[in-house]
Amino acid sequence: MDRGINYFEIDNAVNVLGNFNMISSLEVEDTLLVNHGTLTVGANMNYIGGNGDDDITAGAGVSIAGVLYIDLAESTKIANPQVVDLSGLSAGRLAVEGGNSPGGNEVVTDAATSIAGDVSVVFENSTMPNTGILLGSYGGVNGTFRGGSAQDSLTVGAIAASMNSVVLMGADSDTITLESTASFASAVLNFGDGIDVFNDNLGMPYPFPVVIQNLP
Ligand SMILES: [Ca+2]
Ligand SMILES: [Ca+2]
Ligand SMILES: [Ca+2]
Repeated sequence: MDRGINYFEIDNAVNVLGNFNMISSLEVEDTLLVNHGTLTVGANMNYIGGNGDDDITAGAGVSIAGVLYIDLAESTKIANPQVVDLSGLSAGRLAVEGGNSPGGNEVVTDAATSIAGDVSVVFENSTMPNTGILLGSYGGVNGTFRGGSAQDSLTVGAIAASMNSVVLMGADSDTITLESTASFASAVLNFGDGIDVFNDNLGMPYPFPVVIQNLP
């Protein structure tokens, strides 16, 4: 029986003094978390998804003092990717994981996103195309993006002058777009196997060390 989707919408002001955990790991239906108000978390926020399509829109108005950890887990939905849109969010640290999803996984931060510490996005268990758009200000020293075995796409233009970033795109024909806004302490861009594409909008001479690996 299809019980439909689980829909959690924040319309007003939610203020959590400690940790905020949202766990639907036993759920097979889709789960949506959407902020239209404000969400303030004094410590960490953990979102642990289930086997349905997990979609999170938590951008402007969302402030997480500690770690924001999101595990989308797997998805059975073919038509739609699992999407995490954090445009305008602020958090102390960010870690996003996505499992095997027929529609792939997608994470978006925009120029208004502010992460005080490290950022990691791990989609390496996905056998379908994933998308990362990583913009904004990152204050940490470690940045990681891992694609899966299909055609992943990463656009990176974050301002992160202290961050050493490592990108591993994995197998298949992946695309990395390095935007002119990108600022890192260093960047390693490993395209993995496949006929990959590098859209270089930053251009040489790079203002920080850039190591490019496995680009045909
Ligand atoms: Ca899921
Ligand atoms: Ca890949
Ligand atoms: Ca590749």
